[in-house]
Amino acid sequence: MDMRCALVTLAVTILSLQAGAQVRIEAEKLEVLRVTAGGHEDQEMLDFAPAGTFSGDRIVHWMGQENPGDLIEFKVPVSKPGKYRLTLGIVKSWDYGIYQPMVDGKDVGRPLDLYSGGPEEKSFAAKVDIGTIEVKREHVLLAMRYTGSNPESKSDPNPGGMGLDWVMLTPVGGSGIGDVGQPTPAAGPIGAWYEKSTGVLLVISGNGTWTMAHPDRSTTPRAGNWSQQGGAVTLRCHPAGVTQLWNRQIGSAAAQKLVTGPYDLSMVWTLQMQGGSLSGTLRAGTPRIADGGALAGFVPYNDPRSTPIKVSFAPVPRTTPPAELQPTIEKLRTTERGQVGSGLEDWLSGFIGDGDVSSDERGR
Ligand SMILES: [Ca+2]
Repeated sequence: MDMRCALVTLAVTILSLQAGAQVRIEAEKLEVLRVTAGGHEDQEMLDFAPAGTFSGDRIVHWMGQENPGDLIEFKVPVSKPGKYRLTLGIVKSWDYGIYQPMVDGKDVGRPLDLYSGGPEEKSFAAKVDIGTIEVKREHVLLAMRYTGSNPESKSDPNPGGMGLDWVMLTPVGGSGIGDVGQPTPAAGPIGAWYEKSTGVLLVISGNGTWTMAHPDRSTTPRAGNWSQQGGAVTLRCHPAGVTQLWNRQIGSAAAQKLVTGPYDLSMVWTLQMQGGSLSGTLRAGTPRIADGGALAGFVPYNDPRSTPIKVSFAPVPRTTPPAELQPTIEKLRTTERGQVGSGLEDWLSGFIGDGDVSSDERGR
């Protein structure tokens, strides 16, 4: 073990002595265990972005991958096995490729398009929630697997490259939301809540994920990951799941920019559990749309200019669906069945009962 690696291990050990502390490591300081093609470097980023854009102003940069399937694998030290939420500080650039994150050899989350859609010679930082992972040892193997490149990505100077800024592991509370009185199976729904004013349905699952459905037919379901510390529950939405931003006023060119651009599309609900209800605020990255559907600007969710929205979810009664939820349930049953993710599907099957679901649908 070299000195740098020893220092990283020491820092992680100290952090982990505090219960519930996050582990956050600079990616450029991680030990690289495997790289199947090309070479990697600890790269200073001041030529590509203003100071402070990237943590430590440095990233790990991998170039020279040749074929889909090529990967780079890092060893991420963790002192205690358990469940953690994995968050990556990724780098988006004019010449980067599309990468599938992997943990201990298995795909986690969705492929990440690191092409920025921005100007050449500029790089952008973005934070991506990958999902909840099970750490079984005192480290995890984190790999980034090349899957191809966005057709817009430039081949000069390093086609399909990859950059990673930092890696964060946040312990997922062992008690979990199930502590409020709901049974907690290993994976399926452990609770359902709804917003009386909007008819939005929220289903939280024991595997660390949540799904949300809206009665409005132009709004597609969303999904993400949750964590809990005491009575505070945080829901985060993967950028790829923030489809609600793309309303009908947003032109397709602007929507494309939102997907591939250097924008933080995160939505974060910060909620407090009070007597079985969840109340708090929603902050979302918000596009500003000009006449004609062009993208005029973007306010990230964590920008002081972004306006928090008050939200309040009441528990859904186990027996009879409340009237406010009927349009949402009807929409789920008729137009979105099979497309809304396992949390909503499982909840819907259990809620509606045998009379309303065909045997074919139950067998999905
Ligand atoms: Ca860094």
